[in-house]
Amino acid sequence: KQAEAIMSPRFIGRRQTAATASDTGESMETIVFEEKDGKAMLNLFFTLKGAKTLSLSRALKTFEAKIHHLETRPSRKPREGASDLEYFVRCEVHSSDLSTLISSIKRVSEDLRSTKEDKFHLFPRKISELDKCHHLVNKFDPDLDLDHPGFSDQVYRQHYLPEVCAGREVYTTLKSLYPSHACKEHLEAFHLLERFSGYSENNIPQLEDVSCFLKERTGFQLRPVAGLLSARDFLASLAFRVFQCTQYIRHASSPMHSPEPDCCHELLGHVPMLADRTFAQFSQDIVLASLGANDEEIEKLATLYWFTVEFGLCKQNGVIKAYGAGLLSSYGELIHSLSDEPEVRDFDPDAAAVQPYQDQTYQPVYFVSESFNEAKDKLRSYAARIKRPFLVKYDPYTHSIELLDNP
Ligand code: HBI
Ligand code: NLE
Ligand code: FE
Repeated sequence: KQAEAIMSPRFIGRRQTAATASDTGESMETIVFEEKDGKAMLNLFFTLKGAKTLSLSRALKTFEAKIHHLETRPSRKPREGASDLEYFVRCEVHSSDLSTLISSIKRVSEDLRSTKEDKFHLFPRKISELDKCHHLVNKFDPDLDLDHPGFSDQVYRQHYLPEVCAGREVYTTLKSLYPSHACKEHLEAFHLLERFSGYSENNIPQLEDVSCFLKERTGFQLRPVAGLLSARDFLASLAFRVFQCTQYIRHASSPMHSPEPDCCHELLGHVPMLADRTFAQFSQDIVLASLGANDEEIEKLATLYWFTVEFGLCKQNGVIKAYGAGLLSSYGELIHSLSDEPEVRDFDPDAAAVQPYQDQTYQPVYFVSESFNEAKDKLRSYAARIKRPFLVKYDPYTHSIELLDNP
């Protein structure tokens, strides 16, 4: 099972039935890319919000870690009227998963204390090691999230026909908006995809056809993935110009916006943009900057990714257009982003890297760049200021990452 050998499943289907806590245990293997020592041990203490059974299963889903020990005990500081339990979890985690784990647990807990024992920064060095970057985050769960469009909809998991119809609506509505709302690079690639790669309102194209198209344009290739990946695994693949694509399609009840990535998002939002050389370079640059950086820097780079690759705006001939994939795949947000409602600021990587964002509904703030080249230059100078023990260089001939001493 090599990353280079791309499988060719159909881009169709429903969202995977949500994994249960024990299911996720299956994929909780600790990734060690180089040595057996590549792990951090973490001690966590927290109390949970809300109804206990539900929130414990939700909390456990956030663990992208090998749990060595789990213990509950009566809280030493019970809240009024509540019989709180305190949870103690000792787990083994890849060091660059730490920030994802901590922020996921913060979302379900009242309070969180943690102590960390070791610290390593490992990442894949060869394209084939992407096979180990498969940590899914169960962030949007139709079984548990009352606001998920698939909540209590059994049909959602049995038939995909309604979703394919939703796909058609997404496609035709977005296509009618692109000429006025999308940047010219997106329009150009979208046109080519319709001509040569099977894009049409009546067809969901084959992953491999789309991958071949991208490979010829910018060397990017597509790889199937079962759901939302951890930021670390997702970003790591971009270093090798591999883009991980979800296979399922959004729920039919909300075609205008999906909180999580689906194949509409990948195919209509990301793929056309990855066909542009400057943009492809920009996407890879963000990620190369993250390799070897500490957790805090990775968090900032993931946020920068959010405000550019996902939700970026840019000026073209004096008019603001969308280039972010999250805008180009959501007609609700595409219209919102170019209306008078949101705040629009000039792109500044230092500001964008720490701007709080939200992933449930439309963004209140966007950043606008003068051009992709300007965005790329600003990002490079931002990345050059990150303190790292070594620099990395991508070797496109061998699809591998070389480490260079940081002078
Ligand atoms: N996982 N499958 C998948 N697709 C994405 O677009 C994606 C992801 N995980 C994280 C992510 N995007 C980003 O928003 C950042 O957290 C890097
Ligand atoms: N909100 C986007 C959409 O509806 O297509 C998906 C965003 C994924 C980060
Ligand atoms: Fe995306």
